Amino acid sequence: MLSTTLIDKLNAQITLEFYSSNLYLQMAAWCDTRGFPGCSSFLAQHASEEYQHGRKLFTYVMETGGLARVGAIEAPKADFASVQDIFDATLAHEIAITAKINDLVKTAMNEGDFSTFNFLQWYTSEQHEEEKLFRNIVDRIRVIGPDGKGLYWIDKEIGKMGKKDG
Ligand code: OFO
Repeated sequence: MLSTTLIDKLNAQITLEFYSSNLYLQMAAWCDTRGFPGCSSFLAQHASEEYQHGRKLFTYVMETGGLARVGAIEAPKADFASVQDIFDATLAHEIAITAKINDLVKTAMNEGDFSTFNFLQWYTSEQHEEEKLFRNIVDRIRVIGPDGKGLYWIDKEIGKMGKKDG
């Protein structure tokens, strides 16, 4: 049985994962309207992954006897300055999510809830992979620069990454 503290924190994380999904979907829409189909499809695919992260937590809370709850989900930002702005924001977002997961892991550990501690290890590795993925994209954009040709190439590369890494 989960403690009330853990139920509350896991439910907050569910809401945050769904927010992440909406944020990436919104970013996908921006990329689509600006002529970056590769980035758009990568981000839309990532939005589906975030939804699954939320669902996995939701199922865990239900299976462990808690009341899984989706909280109010804030509307994500819809306007961005550039593709670089988008991916800088994704990396910053993933770093913030890692901090939330770390806090959850710490709580489970402090409470001696080893089942939840064990369950959360999947999220710990996932965050490592996601930070690596977005850092890699941010680095590539920096190297290529903001000119039209470079962005055309970056869009193609990111489109391929979505297929491979997603
Ligand atoms: Fe992008 O991460 Fe979920 O957890």
